[in-house]
Amino acid sequence: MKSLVNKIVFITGASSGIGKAAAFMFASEGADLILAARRIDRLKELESGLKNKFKIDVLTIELDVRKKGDVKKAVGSFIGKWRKIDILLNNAGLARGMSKIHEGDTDQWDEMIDTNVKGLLYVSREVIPLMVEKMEGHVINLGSIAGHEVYPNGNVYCASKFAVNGLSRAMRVDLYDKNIRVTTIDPGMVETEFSEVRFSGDKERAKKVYEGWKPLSADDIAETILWTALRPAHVNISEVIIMSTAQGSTTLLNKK
Ligand code: NDP
Ligand code: 8X3
Repeated sequence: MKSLVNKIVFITGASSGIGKAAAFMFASEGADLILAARRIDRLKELESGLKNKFKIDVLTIELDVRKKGDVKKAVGSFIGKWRKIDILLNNAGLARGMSKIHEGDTDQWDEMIDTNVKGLLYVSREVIPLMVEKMEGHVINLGSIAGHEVYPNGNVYCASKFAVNGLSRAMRVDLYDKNIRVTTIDPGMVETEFSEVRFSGDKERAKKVYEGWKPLSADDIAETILWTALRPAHVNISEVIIMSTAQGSTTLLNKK
């Protein structure tokens, strides 16, 4: 098992859900953290909580992964040990809306593709060269079962996660000779702020998604992420598909 003490883990989308839970998991293993998201107030609160509880170093940055120049500037500003990123968790992502392909909102399409695909690429483009330099690293991408199986009205979100799946494979074939591991974590439904964001703040509609069955929690996914990071250095977990026991496919839920 690898030790994460003094390792640097960079987490995008750390202000909520899976990213925040992963921050706690990595901190509990002694890793130092770079936490990025747009809601800096939340990150600052998280930073002080993690520092107090785990006595680790934390660097928080306000970052919109869609902004290529800002991503470049942010990673370029890391100095000293913060440049030696060991693990990149490409987690920032979102769904917006659910509608038939011929009725979709093209601004929502842009937002999903810009965040889930282009944002992931911008961050990876700046961070992976630092890993190549030291010939060591681990990139963990948040995909989804939506990247394996489309569902009605999920069109562009699903396509963005199919892209993450493809990019994870592409990263693996481009980086295997640089001693860099690439993992994609592909969950089914996880109860986070995901549905609230998808339905533009409609809490009632979001709550209904998780009613009558037991979805995955952010901690379930964070534990799995951590497990992939703790494998011995020669072991690369390429892909993890993980669903609630009550979920049979993207569309099958055992609701009571
Ligand atoms: P949350 O909405 O709880 O968290 C999403 C995180 O992404 C937030 O921290 C948010 O931070 C960040 N984010 C969104 N847009 C941007 C942006 N432009 N720049 C920087 N950060 C951004 O959802 P989850 O934790 O569930 O989602 C995390 C990942 O897991 C996503 O990639 C999602 O697609 C994936 N996933 C989720 C599943 C689920 O059912 N919940 C299932 C499968 C995959 P902020 O708004 O502060 O910028
Ligand atoms: C999130 C899971 O099924 O809502 O990726 O698309 S789903």
